[in-house]
Amino acid sequence: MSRGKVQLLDYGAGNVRSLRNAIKSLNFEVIDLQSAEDIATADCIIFPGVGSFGQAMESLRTRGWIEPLKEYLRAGKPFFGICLGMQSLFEGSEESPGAVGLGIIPGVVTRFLQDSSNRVSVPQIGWNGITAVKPSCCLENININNDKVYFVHSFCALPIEANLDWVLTVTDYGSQKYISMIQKGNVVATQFHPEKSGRVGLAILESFLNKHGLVSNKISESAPLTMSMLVDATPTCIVKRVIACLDVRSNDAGDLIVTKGDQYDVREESAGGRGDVRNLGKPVALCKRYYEDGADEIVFLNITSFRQGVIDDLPMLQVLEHSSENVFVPLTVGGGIREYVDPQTGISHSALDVASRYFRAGADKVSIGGDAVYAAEEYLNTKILSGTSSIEQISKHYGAQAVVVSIDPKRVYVATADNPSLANKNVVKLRDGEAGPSGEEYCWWQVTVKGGRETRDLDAITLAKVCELLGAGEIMLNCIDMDGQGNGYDIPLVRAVQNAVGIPVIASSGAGAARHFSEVFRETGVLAALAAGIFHRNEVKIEEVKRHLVEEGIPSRN
Ligand code: 1PR
Repeated sequence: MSRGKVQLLDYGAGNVRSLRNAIKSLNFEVIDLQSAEDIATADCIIFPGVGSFGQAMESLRTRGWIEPLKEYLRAGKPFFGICLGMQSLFEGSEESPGAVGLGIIPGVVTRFLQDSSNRVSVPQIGWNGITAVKPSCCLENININNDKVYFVHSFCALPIEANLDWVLTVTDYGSQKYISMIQKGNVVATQFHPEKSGRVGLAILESFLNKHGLVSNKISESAPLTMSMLVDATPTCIVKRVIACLDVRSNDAGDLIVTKGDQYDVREESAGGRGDVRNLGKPVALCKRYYEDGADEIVFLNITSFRQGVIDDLPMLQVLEHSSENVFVPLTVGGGIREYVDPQTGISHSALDVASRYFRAGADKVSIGGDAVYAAEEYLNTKILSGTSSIEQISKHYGAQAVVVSIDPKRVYVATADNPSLANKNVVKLRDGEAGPSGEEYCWWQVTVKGGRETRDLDAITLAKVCELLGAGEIMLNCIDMDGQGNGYDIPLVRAVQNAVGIPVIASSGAGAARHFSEVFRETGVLAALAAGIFHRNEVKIEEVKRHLVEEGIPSRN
């Protein structure tokens, strides 16, 4: 039974399916705002800004929604802004110079500092804490000292004298303390995504939805906040993410299953030759299980997609749609994100169209494999950013944080780093005690396409750097040699790539035990590590990994 109605301000820029699902899961009904008049008569607006600051403001302007929205906010009517929906309340943003914000809150949103004083990856992608500086009904049902919420953003609003009366919580990223939640009476907004923050995010949303209109502005009862009180606020830190990955494909009977390869070979061994595709479960059920087990994020890779286009791949879209109904952590989908011509109709679909289909189905990020390699090769040949690659198009439209590049490299061992034939390769010395089959102490990582079937004349470190330049927001770094082996991550590779780029890197391939997670976090500085086989085969539980991280003093979400 519906507990009430909320009006969603969705200007169609991206995926708000998860938010709709989150609100529905709390038994509230979602109504879409259609016109300026709807805003004037609304009684509870939720504004999940999507895209860039400039795009969001432009969309509001062309619809004639800016003035009605300002009036609604000035009247202090119930409002919940999310991410860009919070940033738009400020006067402007460095993201889109010249674009004017709603100006309800003083201050201009700035890019995260990324220099020697603040050595962090940007975007900030992951789970961080929030420190409350005053009481709020929205925070009543969470454990504010311990709980984490999910952030994904490159720009942040900083507290200044003029906006202190709005600040509800602050969060630290590196050396910067920024505003993570605001509240004045019934006007509330979060920089984080409650709809992606599991139980904690749902509790915050539910408290707002239950209490809106009833807020007696407790804020005025508390002592006014000062900048020095903010400096003393308990610092938070971004925690390490544990990601579960589901390689999905059709088996020989045509059913979509989760499989897992051994160095990318997904068929069972069989006496008479190639056996069946290894079947480790159903994608939607496994996704739900990992969410309940505490996965910080879930990745689906459609691993047969290089053979076909995904625009018609309804089963995979349905997997996303069904998973996002009750899984409230970020979902990434990869496989087949590229331009595609339908062989039946001859109709061409851009990579952006393909990605959009996935975002509408519930994905938060798309992961690009082969197409990223081709785009990087083209850039290295021409040194021109054409704007036409899938990375550039999707990043421009949805933001860098929505674009992950999945790299599938293989080790190439070499005896020395100074061979002239390796001049354009990033060669790395292996760790003590590690060597190639002929005792080689060095190696470079050759990138592959088509699920590891084809190698290219490009190394993984160069690929990562070029993809960052093209606009990727995150790197998912596999290693075919380590995949499914259970011997731990490829530490030299992960360290070299993380040191080469300013965007976050997800370590992938090779996890065989909980200690491999602490090892890769300690030795490489990455914020996220992904595993597949050990979780699917129930050899190690996600909770066990989290427990181990706590024992090792590594911050994680529990
Ligand atoms: O090129 O954009 O269509 O994307 C295809 C995607 O499918 C790429 O991201 C590629 O990594 C993936 N892929 C293609 N073939 C396979 C295969 O296994 N035959 N899977 C494949 C890659 C890597 C991870 C794996 C980790 C952890 N799988 O997904 O889960 O290595 O495994 P582990 O913990 O068990 O060691 P495009």
